[in-house]
Amino acid sequence: MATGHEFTSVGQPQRTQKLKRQKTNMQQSDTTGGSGILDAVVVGAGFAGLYMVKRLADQGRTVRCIEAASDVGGTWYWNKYPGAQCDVESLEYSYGFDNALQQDWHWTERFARQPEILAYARHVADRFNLRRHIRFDTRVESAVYDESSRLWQVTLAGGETLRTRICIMGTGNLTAPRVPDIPGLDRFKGRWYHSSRWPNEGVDFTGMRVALIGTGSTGIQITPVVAAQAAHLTVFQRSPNFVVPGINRDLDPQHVRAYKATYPETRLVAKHSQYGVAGMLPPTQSAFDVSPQERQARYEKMWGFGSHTPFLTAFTDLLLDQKANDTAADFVRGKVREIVKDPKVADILTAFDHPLGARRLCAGNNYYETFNRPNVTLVNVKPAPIETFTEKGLVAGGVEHEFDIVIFATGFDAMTGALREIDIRGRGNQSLNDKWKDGPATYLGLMIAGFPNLFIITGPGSPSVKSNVVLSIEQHVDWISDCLAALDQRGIETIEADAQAEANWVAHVNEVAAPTLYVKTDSWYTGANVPGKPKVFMPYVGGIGRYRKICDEVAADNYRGFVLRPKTPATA
Ligand code: NA7
Repeated sequence: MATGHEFTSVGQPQRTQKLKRQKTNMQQSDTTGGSGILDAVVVGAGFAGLYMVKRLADQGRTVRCIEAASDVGGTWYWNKYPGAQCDVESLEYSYGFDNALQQDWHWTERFARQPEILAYARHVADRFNLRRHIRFDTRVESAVYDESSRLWQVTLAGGETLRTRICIMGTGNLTAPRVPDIPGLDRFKGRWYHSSRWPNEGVDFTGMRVALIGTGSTGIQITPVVAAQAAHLTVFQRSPNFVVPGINRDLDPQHVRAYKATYPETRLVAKHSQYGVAGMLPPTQSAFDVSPQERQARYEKMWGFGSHTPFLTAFTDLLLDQKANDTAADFVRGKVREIVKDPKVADILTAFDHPLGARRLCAGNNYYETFNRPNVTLVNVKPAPIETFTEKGLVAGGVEHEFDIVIFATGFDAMTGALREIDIRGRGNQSLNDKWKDGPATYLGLMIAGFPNLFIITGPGSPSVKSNVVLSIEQHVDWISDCLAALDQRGIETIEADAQAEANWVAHVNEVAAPTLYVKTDSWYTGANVPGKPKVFMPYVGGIGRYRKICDEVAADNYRGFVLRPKTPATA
């Protein structure tokens, strides 16, 4: 797996600045009863890994969690770039498994910023005493299934191998950063950073000439913050994204009290909703069921409400019908033209090449307004791509631009990247990378045929990135924990997806996605942002309520579609 080293020009402060609190980091004695065999290894200590470790430990299992970073938090550990913030409301983007936790934790803003979310993850780790199970600063290099012992052998950087019955990947969907293959970066004498490998001590942009490459959610969050500090910011845009206002504010204590009074009920609504968000009623009307004036008024209301989910749920058909989608896209175009003073800049910002929401709809804080600042320049690299880096900067369209700092907000090898970087081998030494060479195939996004007792939390084929991911994580962790308890009770040693059930699920995932505009659009959801990656739409978009029901029915029906193998005399 790529280390942070490869994603900054200035070393890796994260690795040397270990927090004192991490001294408690996994000094475990052998708790395996002398056998050296663990019940479970969990890879990753983000939101998925933390809750998984808690459930496994509560079940009395021996568990080790292996984490590449120096602390818990996953995505929210790594993505500490300026302006990093969640676009799901903090009262919803948080664990619901423990009512005392959700009552005690105090969110300060409607949309939490990265430091607060990271503090929350640390609080959860400490509150439930989870750090004792976690080994930080350690990468998993391979996970190999040994058929004779029915154990996974998980090899860590440095050579140590753990033996475990269960292996659970909580490796996240936006974990493996991507720096585009533009020649000459090694010649560049300034500093450069990838947004998700940001130095702990931050970067001072005062007086600096800064280049920002990429205008996805990350670039859109970085732009106003860096523009306010730098001498000059040049944004290199290849494809414009639709940006709706984030509209953040301090949370009103009275609102929080009222919200918390019915927290469990609200979580239940979220669990059965489309995206895992309780705050918005599902739409009931097509964009063409209402008059143009009414349509405009609804978009206006959603624009003022803030963030992407409300905007996307203005009408039933925004992600299904291009013409309906055009009405929303035209509304945003009009807004950009109102906000951005220079019509040529507005033209570049609105040269949309995809339907609104078919790529991640972004929530910004004064994004479009920032292009009215005299110290900000927008360069359209669609017609004239970045050709090369030079000692002083970069060349695009035959013009050299000089910079002190370059920021890559160029995204991730999403959904499969972190798994692809671990050498995972199942029965018959089959490599997962080989199995997935034409795109990922899973049963329910949870398990893979040929890979017994290997679970993925929010894997491809599950709602994952098309949902409030904390809620989806909890659903998967609960399902896995309940599954393990049920198997133990019945003397089952291994569970594995049946190949036919997996093929049927992949077909269902495709069938559900087929009528949507997602599949007609190149995006990181389809792997199109990574050269050579197979183009397959990866998340399940049938709705998280529907998905949960399917998972529960499968479990209730004696784990339909899974092959269950009892203990043998040799392994009992
Ligand atoms: P994204 O959404 O994948 O955005 C990456 C951006 O980088 C996007 O604008 C790309 O343009 C741009 N890019 C990539 N390579 C190049 C080159 N060579 N030249 C110019 N521009 C380039 O990543 P984010 O980190 O913003 O967001 C990922 C998710 O994290 C987000 O959706 C949230 O869910 C959280 P392109 O569109 O490919 O033309």
